[in-house]
Amino acid sequence: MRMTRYFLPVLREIPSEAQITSHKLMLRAGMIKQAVSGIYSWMPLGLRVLQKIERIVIEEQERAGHIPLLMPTIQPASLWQKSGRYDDYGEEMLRIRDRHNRDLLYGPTNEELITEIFSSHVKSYRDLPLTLFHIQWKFRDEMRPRFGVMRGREFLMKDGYNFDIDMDAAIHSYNRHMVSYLKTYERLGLKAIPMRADTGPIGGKYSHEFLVLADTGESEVFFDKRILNYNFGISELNFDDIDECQSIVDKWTIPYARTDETHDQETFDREVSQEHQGISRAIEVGQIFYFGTKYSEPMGALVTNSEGMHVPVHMGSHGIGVSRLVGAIIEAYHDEKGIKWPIVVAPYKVGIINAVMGDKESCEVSERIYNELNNANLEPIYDDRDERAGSKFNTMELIGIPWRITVGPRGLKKGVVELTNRYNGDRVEVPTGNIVNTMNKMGDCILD
Ligand code: 5CA
Repeated sequence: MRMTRYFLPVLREIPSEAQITSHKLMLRAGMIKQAVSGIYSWMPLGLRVLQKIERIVIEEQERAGHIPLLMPTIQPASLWQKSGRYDDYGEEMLRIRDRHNRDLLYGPTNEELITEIFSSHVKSYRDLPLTLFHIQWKFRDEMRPRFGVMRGREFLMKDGYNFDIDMDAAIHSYNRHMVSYLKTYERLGLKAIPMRADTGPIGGKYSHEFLVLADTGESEVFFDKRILNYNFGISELNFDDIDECQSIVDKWTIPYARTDETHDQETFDREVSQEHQGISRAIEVGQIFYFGTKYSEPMGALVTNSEGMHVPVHMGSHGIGVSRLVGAIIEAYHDEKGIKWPIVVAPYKVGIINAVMGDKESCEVSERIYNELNNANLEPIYDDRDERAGSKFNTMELIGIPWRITVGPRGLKKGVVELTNRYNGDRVEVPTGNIVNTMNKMGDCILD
């Protein structure tokens, strides 16, 4: 992308309405624009990051054997009346009436809709297990939308739903989700800790939230600090292996880790010695639930079991806050100059700065490097604007591009350009003919 052709509405001033770093940086970097409280347009740079996160989430869901589909944002109220949640959900639900006086709603979550889809088509235990997921916009009329995309009213969620013949099978689905989530967050460069959680309006027996420690987080969490040394680090995994998934879940869930809703000081003191007790703020980036037959029973989602009896399926639902993750990643990866994207979600991987626009050779070499990087799929963004070099550096640092190539007459005399790492500031000189090779060698390191 050439900056002269792009739409990158960066702000010079720190927006006064933003309280936390990620919100400030997303506005300053021209990633989002508020339409009305808690509802945002995603500007081109923000959209690229959002889509990179989506891609990783989808890859990991598919790797775990989960099947993508797409449900609508608008749902009929009648389905929610069947499950009994239409009245329970209260003011958070945006209720709509169409021209035929039919009651509709903008989905805050999709348990009812997916249960109806399932029950219309699946009738036998032979078609189980099944897990369906989508990434779709949700609306919750939050009392206090705040912190930008962290607590929006309209937000993007990956929500998945498992259907199993009995509780044991559904627990394996729960475990499979936990494992796939651990892997997803790790790929995104985040340390997300599963913590025992309340089930809230989704309901059910078991639930874990995934929390990323951050001073600006909305949740208060209590945990055994030793869990911070855990790394997922598994590349090959058989998601159908019940014991393998269970042992990963045990490893991550046996140490004490709870949100304030489920925290119990007595148990905390008994299980964790003072020196290992951790208390922190944290951002909830996902939650998984097992709720048995809570929806399948009232909604008639029955299948025949191996004995020919009609039984309600066991279900769970599993959510990742995709738009919230953009904010959570920025909270974890920034400095006083701006964002420092992990390369896997960076909107562009390499920023090219032509330091002296009036210099013919600098222009030619910048153009050539830009074309080479584009052809090699290294996603360059080229600052070809007629601006001071200092201002170009500031923009590139603000928007968090992991690598920067600076092209200028001084280096070109020696046949080199300067390659700078946004993460640690390291600089090296690279011969102008060797850029693609060098960048390829840097690989997809996560920059930690
Ligand atoms: N049906 C279940 C799982 S599919 C469900 O709705 N779970 S949830 O309520 O926990 O939401 C899943 C994730 O969406 C949360 O962990 C959080 O990361 C994200 N999320 C929830 N509310 C908001 C919000 N107002 N703004 C941004 N993200 C949100």
